[in-house]
Amino acid sequence: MTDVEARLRELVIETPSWGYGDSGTRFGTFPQPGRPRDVFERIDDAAEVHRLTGTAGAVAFHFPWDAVDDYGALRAHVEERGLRVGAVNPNLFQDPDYKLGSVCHPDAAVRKKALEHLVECVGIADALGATAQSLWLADGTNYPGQDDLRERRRRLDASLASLYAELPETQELLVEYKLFEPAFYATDLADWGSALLVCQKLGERAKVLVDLGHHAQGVNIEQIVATLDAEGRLGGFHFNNRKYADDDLIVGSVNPFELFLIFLELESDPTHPLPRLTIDQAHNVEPKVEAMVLSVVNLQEAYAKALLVDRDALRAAQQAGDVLGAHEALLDAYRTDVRPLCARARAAAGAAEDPVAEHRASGYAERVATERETRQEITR
Ligand code: RM4
Ligand code: MN
Ligand code: MN
Repeated sequence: MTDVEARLRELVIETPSWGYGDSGTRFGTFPQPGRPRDVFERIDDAAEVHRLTGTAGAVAFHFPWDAVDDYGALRAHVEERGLRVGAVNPNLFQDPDYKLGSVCHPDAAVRKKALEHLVECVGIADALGATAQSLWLADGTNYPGQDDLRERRRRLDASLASLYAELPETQELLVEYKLFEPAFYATDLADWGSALLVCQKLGERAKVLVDLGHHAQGVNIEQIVATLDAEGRLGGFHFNNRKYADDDLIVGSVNPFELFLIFLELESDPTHPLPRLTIDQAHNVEPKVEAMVLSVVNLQEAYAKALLVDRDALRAAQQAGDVLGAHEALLDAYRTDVRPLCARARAAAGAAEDPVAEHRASGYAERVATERETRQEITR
């Protein structure tokens, strides 16, 4: 086994429970046959992705979407399926009370309610054995003057300080930022700098989470990754891809070179282990399990290419001021066909050589479409 194959075998991608359920756009939702009826079936789909890829061994949860009465039973189901629990994601964007925000809301009673949900999720994470709470806020304003920007910032800092005080040593707080949407004038955590400032005030277990769909057009995400990693504040990723906005398309489908460059940065400091790598996608017209399988395969290939970069040649060219020699060192690796290597690594791990083909041949989609036909309860 080559070094690259060994490293590929260690790669762990978290797939999102919410990526298996119904999703749509504001224009409509197209329910798919066989869509899971509850969180247990979402886990079953995640297990199928892991069986095929060998790399998707954890599932991230979203609450209250994944709420159950017995978290011991949920954890047991995850473990029975050969998976482990990934990050726990609270939800502060759907309740009507959050119309003007959650932890930044002008009304202290709403902020209190939001904080209570965050603390509840700390408890859920504990019960599930999760080691991170991953926070995304929809907070922001739509019109200039709608609320006091500095006041909102103070409310944010105070609320998150209260949350952080409740966080056990075993958990990290991941802080995600997003340029716009649903707020259209000012998002309270709009960029990596705002998120980093919050984290630096909170403490060392607060780290920034980068979602690939949450930047302005043309932003150099790999440079953000390099900066956060150098500061020891890169907590993790939400992988997806976009053309225009927060499109949540299959990772690597639109801009695979960017994905390769991100992995290159993740590999640049050998003393830093990989951060939490989560997929955050919404598959609206494509079959969801197959889309997730393809996403994991794309991540494996981008990672393998980054591992193939001749670091010595790259450094020598950089030192010599050989502009195109250095660039060529990247292209050499990027242009390598890593599909056979990834197939070998998967087969060695007991997964599929060709996960998409095997998924199609397995009849899984048809089987769950029949089994899940009786639709008593849809939780999302
Ligand atoms: C947001 C963001 C969050 C995700 C929600 C559903 O755009 O990416 O991570 O939890 O969508
Ligand atoms: Mn996200
Ligand atoms: Mn998003």
